[in-house]
Amino acid sequence: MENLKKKLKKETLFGTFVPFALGDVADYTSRLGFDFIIIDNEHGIMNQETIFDMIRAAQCQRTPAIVRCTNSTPDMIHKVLDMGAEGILVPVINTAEDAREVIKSALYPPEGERGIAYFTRAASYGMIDDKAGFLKKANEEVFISIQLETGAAIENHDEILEVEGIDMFFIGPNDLAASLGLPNPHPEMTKIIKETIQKITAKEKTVGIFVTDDETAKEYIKLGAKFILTSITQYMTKGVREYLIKAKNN
Ligand code: 3PY
Ligand code: MG
Repeated sequence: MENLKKKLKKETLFGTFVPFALGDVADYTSRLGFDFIIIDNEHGIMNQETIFDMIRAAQCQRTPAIVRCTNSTPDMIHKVLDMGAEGILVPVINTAEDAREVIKSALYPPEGERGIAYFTRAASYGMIDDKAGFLKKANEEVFISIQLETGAAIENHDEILEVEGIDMFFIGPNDLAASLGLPNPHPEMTKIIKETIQKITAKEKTVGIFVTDDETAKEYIKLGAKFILTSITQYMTKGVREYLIKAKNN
């Protein structure tokens, strides 16, 4: 499987949140053609076993699995990376210090403080002879992304964007709108999102965005967004509702 960071340097990638706590759903979703899935453990009812199942199910389909963590603490980040997730997405990052905490938890020393264990799935259950090589490769390959989704994050974006080692800065429109006291969607929100995309790309950093339709995706891609994330649920709902309306009205 090509490393996600390398792929993202070359092309725009399309992924989806998987909010349901089930390996089967990760398996199904990974067969649909997305470039990656995000196992959404910020919300929902996942536990460690379901996250582990979902990571393996995605990887069986050669689809990278990123876990959205509830926060940047090591107990969350260490565990999902030890399970073998390709990367993490950490919500509600408001300051450069918050972003540095994510790096600390996600990288092995000397760059970070990730605890070392060789019996994990990520370390092939101890079947790796070149241990130093394993640590180096893990640091090089792990995909670390954070969410800018509050007024504070937008205000502090300059310092946050300077933090070394963040592979993608993701704008969360729903939380951002709530934080700014605006409805979403709303023309003012679109303006703020577009400006934020441009601020991030101006610093030659990779920007991601959540979209609910292809037109908006195209608009943001034109501005430079490269990590396009949606959620499977809305398409399921729309498709089923349309089917039922049509099937019942003949
Ligand atoms: C948000 O919109 O707040 C998200 O976190 C992702 O859609
Ligand atoms: Mg959010």
